[in-house]
Amino acid sequence: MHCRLVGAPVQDGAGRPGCEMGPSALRTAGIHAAITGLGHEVSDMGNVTPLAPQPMVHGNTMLKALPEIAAWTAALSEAAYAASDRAMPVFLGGDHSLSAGTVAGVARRAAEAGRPLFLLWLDAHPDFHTLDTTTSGNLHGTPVAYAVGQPGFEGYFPALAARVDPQNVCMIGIRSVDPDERRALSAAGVSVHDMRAIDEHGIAAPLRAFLARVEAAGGLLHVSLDVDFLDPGIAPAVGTTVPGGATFREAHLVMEMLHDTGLVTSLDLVELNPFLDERGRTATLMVDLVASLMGRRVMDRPTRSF
Ligand code: DIR
Ligand code: MN
Ligand code: MN
Ligand code: MN
Repeated sequence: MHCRLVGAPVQDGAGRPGCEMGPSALRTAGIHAAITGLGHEVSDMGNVTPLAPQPMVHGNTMLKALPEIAAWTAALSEAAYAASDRAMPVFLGGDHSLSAGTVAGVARRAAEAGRPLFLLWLDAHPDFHTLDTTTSGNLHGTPVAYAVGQPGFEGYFPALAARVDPQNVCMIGIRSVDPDERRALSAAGVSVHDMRAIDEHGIAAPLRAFLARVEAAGGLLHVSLDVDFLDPGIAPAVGTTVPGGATFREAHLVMEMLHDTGLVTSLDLVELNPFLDERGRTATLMVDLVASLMGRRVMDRPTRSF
């Protein structure tokens, strides 16, 4: 498998600066060697640069950096479309607004291949606000709504070449949802597995069911991993920590199961804020999780585990 690293040093979508250092921290933590060490070919494409922001007027006065994030989305959508040609792109974030572009780009790739795109969202938050409903104004809270074609992005973010069916979106780790998001998620039919569900059923059960659906549909699978999916005790380098996140082993199990299925076709690593890290431990953990996704294992297993 050929893997392409694509840096996306976006930080204007988050409430505090620092995510622009994310791609550098992931490279410093050894992401290239971690993947090549598992026998894969890796090309580092360098960092994407945004288009020039265009002036924009919007009725939601809370919105922050709308022209900048719209410009990033256009550039990242093109970069994701190009990087997903016969390779697996790994996008090095950058705040989560970058996924508006990466998911749009791989959705276009999937549509051209005549295959449905599935989206696994590993996050404390559903990021399902529209430009109209966000109250923080931080656009990292909006990429899923954009990718599935919720209304209100037209004329601001680039037009979607292909949207993701909201019923093909699975969210795991969720524990901070705003009221407008909760209503919209239910209406759209997104599968949301909150931390209470993980506590009750374990993390493998909902993932196994989702992966079976992806396989049965012959789908492509984009995985978007937000640092705040992880418990802040093991991953402090994120601006929006929420207690009660995934444990070290839950996170690795998700990655190991994803590897066993061979279904993942693209990956985002987002919200790493190295300014908030402790001696690089969060960046190192993110790289170790990528290694589990790419095939690092303790012992060989006789059969697929999903
Ligand atoms: C909150 C927090 N829902 C907001 N969102 C995110 O600002 O819209 N934090 N994505 O990481
Ligand atoms: Mn997020
Ligand atoms: Mn989050
Ligand atoms: Mn977010």
